[in-house]
Amino acid sequence: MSLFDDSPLQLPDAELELDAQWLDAATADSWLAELTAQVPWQQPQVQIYGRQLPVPRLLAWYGDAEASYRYSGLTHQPLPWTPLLASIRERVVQAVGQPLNAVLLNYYRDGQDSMGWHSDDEAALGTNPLIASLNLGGARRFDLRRRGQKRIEHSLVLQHGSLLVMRGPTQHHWQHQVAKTRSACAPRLNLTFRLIKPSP
Ligand SMILES: O=C(O)CCC(=O)C(=O)O
Ligand SMILES: [Mn+2]
Repeated sequence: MSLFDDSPLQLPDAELELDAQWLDAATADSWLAELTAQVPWQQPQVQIYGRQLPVPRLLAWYGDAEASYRYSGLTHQPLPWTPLLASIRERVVQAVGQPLNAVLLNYYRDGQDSMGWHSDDEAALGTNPLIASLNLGGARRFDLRRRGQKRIEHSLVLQHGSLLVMRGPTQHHWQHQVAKTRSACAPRLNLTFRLIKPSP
């Protein structure tokens, strides 16, 4: 396993870029405080091995009206952009140079909150989707493994104010996770901006 700092990250069949200091600390602090307070967090139940269990983190989904999102067999309508989320989106769109119409917010309350192995490969994202992931709050490890394999090949530390961009074939060949950790860690807010294609 290797720890990278700044981009670009040389992984085969992937395009990953990490800007560890994308945001200045004062802006990152104020976005974290404002979003944590203003977002109506939810903890939906999902079916895991035939049991209904709450997801191990808090979620919220914002976006343009057509950017509905399927999660665990249900279609969720996005919440309308708040002024702050709309201005964050604008900055992210400028940074990546392509439109983005939705954002999934994940709030990891402590080291016991996590996200399991997955690729962001829902049909509504199209082929070779760009995912722009903004990190606020406690630093967490972000692991990558090749699809169909168990071994973690690379890990990044996503710290306060960093922006990770995944594009090209990354989601077709790689999975990612944010594992639970026993180390003490401050609450963390991750925002993954996406472009959802309207369903026909
Ligand atoms: O919290 C993270 O860094 C990962 C979030 C993620 O993978 C997702 O929202 O699909
Ligand atoms: Mn993901």
